[in-house]
Amino acid sequence: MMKLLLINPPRMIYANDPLRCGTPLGLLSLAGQVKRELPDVQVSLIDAVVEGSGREMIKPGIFRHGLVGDALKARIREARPDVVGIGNIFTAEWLNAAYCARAAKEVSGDATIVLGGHHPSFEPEFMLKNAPADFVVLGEGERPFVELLKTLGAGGRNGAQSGIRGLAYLSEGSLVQTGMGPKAASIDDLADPQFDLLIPGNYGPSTNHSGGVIGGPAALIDLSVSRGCPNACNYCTTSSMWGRRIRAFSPDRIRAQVQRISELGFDHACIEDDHVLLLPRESRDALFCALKRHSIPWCIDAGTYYPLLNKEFVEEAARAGCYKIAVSFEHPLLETMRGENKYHDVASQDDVRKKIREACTLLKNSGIAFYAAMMVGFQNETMETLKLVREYARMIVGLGAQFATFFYWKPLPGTADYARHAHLIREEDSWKASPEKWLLVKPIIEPEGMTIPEMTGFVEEMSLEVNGHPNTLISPDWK
Ligand code: B12
Ligand code: SF4
Repeated sequence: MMKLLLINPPRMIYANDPLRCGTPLGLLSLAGQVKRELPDVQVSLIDAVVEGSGREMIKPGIFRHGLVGDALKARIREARPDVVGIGNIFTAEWLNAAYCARAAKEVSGDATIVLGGHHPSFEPEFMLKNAPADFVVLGEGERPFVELLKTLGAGGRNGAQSGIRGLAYLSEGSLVQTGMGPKAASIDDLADPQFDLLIPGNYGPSTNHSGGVIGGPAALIDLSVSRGCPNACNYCTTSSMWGRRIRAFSPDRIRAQVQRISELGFDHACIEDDHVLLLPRESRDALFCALKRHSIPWCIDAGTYYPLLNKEFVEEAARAGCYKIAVSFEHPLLETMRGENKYHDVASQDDVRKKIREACTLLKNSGIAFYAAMMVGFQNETMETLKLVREYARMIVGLGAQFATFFYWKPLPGTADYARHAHLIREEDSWKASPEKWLLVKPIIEPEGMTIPEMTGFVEEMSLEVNGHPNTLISPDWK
């Protein structure tokens, strides 16, 4: 019987930051698909972010946190895997994915090592040359991964897999790629994530990324019931990874998934769909109703495109138990956002102001707490544009937001911005040399009109003034 071990690598963390762990939904989905199509394969999971609390220093003040070192190796050895699948959705975590691959190679030398996720999907050659991995799965992983396991199970290893779409590997030192993985026409064609691989007690409020969780939950889980985004913003990998069509689970599938997480003991959920506001009506209703029926309080953490927020949505969400929404107000200068291929449906700068006011007022009146995710540091940033950010941040907090976080724009591999601006990144700031800088609260590229110290100085002052605390990813009420 083939043994498959899936690993969510330990996390990069700055000394004083909280852990901010999430749920490895991609690995759970792969596990579910393998269970459905290859029931003889024995699947296990190491979520190294939460299964240990070791810390190894990567650089002064920066640590690899979780199950690390000999403890990680012991767990891998114990699993006796034939195949090790390692998730790497964040560019900032490539070093930790490579670390897991090295650990697996050391203690399970015969195992085939496979990487997948957003980062290796767009940087397969670098990853294959900097981690002892045999394959990278490109894009949506379920189909190519199952095909690869079938081929490996049949004894194929060198070249026999070349007919599989969605793979990258090295052949005599040269990269071979077979295109992005084929996307399921409907995600209902895919199996449910195998939630029962999680140990709910590992996902308590003290480590979760949600922050300020109400009601003393026992275990928190991320949920995502759709894939894809029609927008294709220049700084985002979502559309190139998942496609521009939103594919959502059907109501029955959503109800079954919520029931399953409830049965397992998860009593809090964080919705991570890129576009909750664009979910098909029936999927959205099913999600809201199921969460309410199972008395699961929930928040929305990923994508809330505020121009689409409306009274009906907000009131329904509040009635269904939504208590907090992260709203991406991004950069308030319309010209900047248009340059990123976004906000084409917002007519003017006055309209930006009007829609932001409306969104804040709706949320405030509904009783749903909200905070603002704002973006700074685009190439055209100047003192004047930063003053505009400050004016809007003051307005948003004045209208009831808990706080505003200021993310620095950075061109992630796989985005249009990367193709356009990667040459501006200094070698020492690159994700290859300094992956920890790619966690969005550090700037990478100097704007044309100001220096990095001028920009960070302004942002820090702005955060102190608007929030009363330095600029971090976290709210003051973080537990
Ligand atoms: C939930 C989420 C989070 C959660 C954490 C989730 C977690 N698992 O730990 C939180 C809120 C903490 C978070 C934080 C950040 N996030 Co985030 N997040 C997401 C989000 C919205 C959903 C991820 C998800 O669950 N997807 C659903 C599952 C099914 O997909 P998946 O995990 O990608 O897996 C599939 C494939 O990738 C592949 N695959 C994945 N692993 C493997 C492994 C193998 C072996 C194989 C074969 C295939 C495979 O197959 C899977 C099934 O098809 C994505 C956007 C998106 N829609 O994908 C952004 C995203 C992953 N985040 C992103 C970023 C930038 C960040 C931050 C850096 C931002 C910040 N604020 O600092 C931080 C970094 C966190 C860190 N390292 O510490 C980027 C990453 C891009 C990049 N190259 O880095 C994304 C893609 C958003 C975007 N479009 O730009 N995030
Ligand atoms: S930033 Fe949001 S709206 Fe833009 S492409 Fe990504 S998911 Fe879509």
